[in-house]
Parts: sequence; C-alpha cells; structure tokens
Amino acid sequence: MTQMRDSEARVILDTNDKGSYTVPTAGLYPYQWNWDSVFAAVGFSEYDLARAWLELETLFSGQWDNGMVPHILFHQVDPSYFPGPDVWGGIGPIPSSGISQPPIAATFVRCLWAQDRAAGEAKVRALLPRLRDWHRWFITWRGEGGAICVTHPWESGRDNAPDWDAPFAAINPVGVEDYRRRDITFVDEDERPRHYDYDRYLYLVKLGRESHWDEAHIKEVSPFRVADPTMTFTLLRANRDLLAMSRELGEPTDEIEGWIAEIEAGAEQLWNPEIDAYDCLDIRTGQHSGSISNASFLSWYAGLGGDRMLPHLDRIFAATRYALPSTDPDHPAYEPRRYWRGPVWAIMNMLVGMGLEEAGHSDRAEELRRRTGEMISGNGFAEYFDPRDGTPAGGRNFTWTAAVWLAWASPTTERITCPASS
Ligand code: 9WN
Repeated sequence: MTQMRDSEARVILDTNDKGSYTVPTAGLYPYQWNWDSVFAAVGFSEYDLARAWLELETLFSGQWDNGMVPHILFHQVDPSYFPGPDVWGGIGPIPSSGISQPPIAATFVRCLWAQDRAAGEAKVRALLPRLRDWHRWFITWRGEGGAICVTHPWESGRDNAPDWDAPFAAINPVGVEDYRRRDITFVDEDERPRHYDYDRYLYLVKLGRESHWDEAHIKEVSPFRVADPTMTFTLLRANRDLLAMSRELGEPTDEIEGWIAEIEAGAEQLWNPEIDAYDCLDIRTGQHSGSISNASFLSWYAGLGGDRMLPHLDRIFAATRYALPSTDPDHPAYEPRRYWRGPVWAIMNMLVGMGLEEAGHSDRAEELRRRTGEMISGNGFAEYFDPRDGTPAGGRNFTWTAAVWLAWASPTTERITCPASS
C-alpha cells in the first residue's frame, strides 16, 4: 500500500505541474500559492532537483519592488477561483494577490542545497538577496516589537482559525460588492469558511486594493492586525537558515542576526499565561486569542520555548486519533471537518515534526510522522483530514499532501534531510 502511495504522490505532483509552477489542486486552486509551492519543491526534490529549484525561482519572479512575495501568483486567468487578479489589483511584475504567506522558503532552500551541494550553490546565491528583501519586508511592515503580524487571515495560511473570530467580530464589512464564491462548487460548504468570514476577507482585500497596497496606510487604518505564531515562528526559523547560508557564502549577516534577536525576544508576546500556550495577539485590542492551534506547536521549529508546549501536545495526542488538529479539540470553536477549525493538515505536521526532532523530542516527532503516514496511506492525498477518523476533506489530489508524503511521512521513500537550525 505505501509503495502504491509513493507512485500516486508523484503522479499528483506531475499532474499539478504547470511547467514552471505547481497548482495546489486543479479547479479549487488553479494558481501558484506561496507556501504550497515551497512544499511542491520539497516533493520534487525527491526525484527531480532541477524542477524543485525552478518552482522556487518562479515563485520569486513574482516578488514586488518592496520585497513582498505574494501569496498567489495568477500566471494565467482561471475563472474557477475567486477572488481573482482583478479583485486583488496586485502591483508586482506578475498579476498577484496583495498579501504574503508564511515565509518557509529560506528553510527549504537550505534543505535543497544540502541535497544538491554542487549545482545548488549558484541557485542559493541568486535566491539569497530575494529572501533577504522578503524577510526585511516582514520586519518592516509586519513586525510589532519582534512579533510578526498578519493583515489578513489568508496571510497566515490558516484562513478561518478561531484566532480571527474576535478581530472579525469588530469588522463591519460595509461596501463589499456582490460576489460569487467558487470554492463551494468544489467542496462541501461545511468544510469551508462561512459567508460571514468571506465578507470580511473581501472587506480587507478591498481596503488594501484601494490603497494600492500602501503598507504604511494599511498599518495605520486597518482594523485587522494580529500577531501570529505561524508568521513569527516560521520567519524566525527562516532567518536562522538564511543566516547559515549567508555565512557559508560570505554574504552579510549583521542585519539577519539583528532580526533573529528581535523575533526571539518579541515572540514572548505570543505566550498567553492564561492558557499556558502560544496563541495570537490582536495588536488593535491587546487581547490574546485564547486558542491553541497547530501553529502554537511551531515553537520548536523556531528553536524556542523549551518544553513549554509539551503538556498540550501530549494531551492532544491522547485526545485525537490523528494529530495535530488545527484547533484544540477542547476549544469551544473546534469543528473537526471545517478547514482550519479542527482538521489535520499534513504540512503543519511536517513542520512541527521537524522542530520536535531538532529539540530532542524524537519519540514525539516519530509518533506524529507515523500518524500522518497512516492518515495519508489510509485516506489518500486530501487537502485536510478529520482528526477523529481521518475522513478526507477539502480538495483532493493535493500537491502539498503528496509532497509531505514523499519527503517525510512515507515509510518507503527517503526522508528529506534538512540541516538542523542553529
Ligand atoms: C486562500 C492553497 C491555499 C493554502 C492556504 C489554505 C487555502 C486559500 C483559499 O488554500 O487558502 O489563500 O482560497 O481558501 O488555507 O493555507 O495556501 O492550498
């Protein structure tokens, strides 16, 4: 069974491959997404390193002058997705959205280089300045005392997590034009965000578009500015990897060292003593979200937190068959089938597992990997899964689930080797 899944995973990657970029899945998501593409590269690296590098090069070809790397690149218009390029009005070299996504690229550029030492050096040299510009954009426009914010839930990649419920309740989405969702023509409505959420997603897109994505203006006026563990932890980790690569290539390091120190200190703002866990912090109100998510467990991936999150991890491991649910099953907003309010996402498991392993919690890393492997091998390459029984949900034939299978969860393929973050 697992070997059959190995070949299926490759077929999914190859089918979703558009030549120089990969779509997450046909129909539901017909464009290039930022962090999906990094996972696609990870998947390709198992059998085609040249294709893996190309994926990342295409992603960075959409970088804006201000350093931002968009969350969606609309290479070819496809009416099966909403909101499309005209709704976003991106201002970069390729039609795009106006927000970014979790900066995991530097970390996996380093992993690819570890597998492709000779040919990889030129690729890394070309990507380093682009990565640096992107990270600087985060620090400049999303930094709040070293914690990193999102200005739209889509930026976090965890679109409808309960973390956004309180900030969304404060938004009255006036002025949003009529629109027609396409996602619910592909996926059961109960597995997707509510219309209430979409109204607010579009309100924030409109606010950004009307300012021509003027970050200073958005920072000043937007009702939505939330410091998020996904962003804070992935950027911290990415900076550690950027630093290691820069050192090795004799590139400047002072600025990156400064960012690391700043985020290490700032991440402490995300610690919520009321629940003894990392969660989100609403910059507009100063309130914590009070919600433990799978992103809360990225602290080890960031090289932070010691054993602080272990009690929650063990409790959640005991509570659900397939960890990690995207929302704590003990949280009142937990919904095991609805997108980021409960289902398990293989990509998050891989990142959390990498962190656990590096922090010396190899037994738990292995447990997470084993359960992820069983979940995929028993239920296929869905976008996400019900934590209770692994029922597949959302899109199917999903690029990042196939990639995580090949590079991390399959017992029969070679696991990607990433240098430990230092
Ligand atoms: C909006 C592509 C993306 C992922 C996100 C996931 C989902 C988009 C959507 O799909 O978001 O960006 O339209 O629902 O939440 O993490 O990158 O797979």
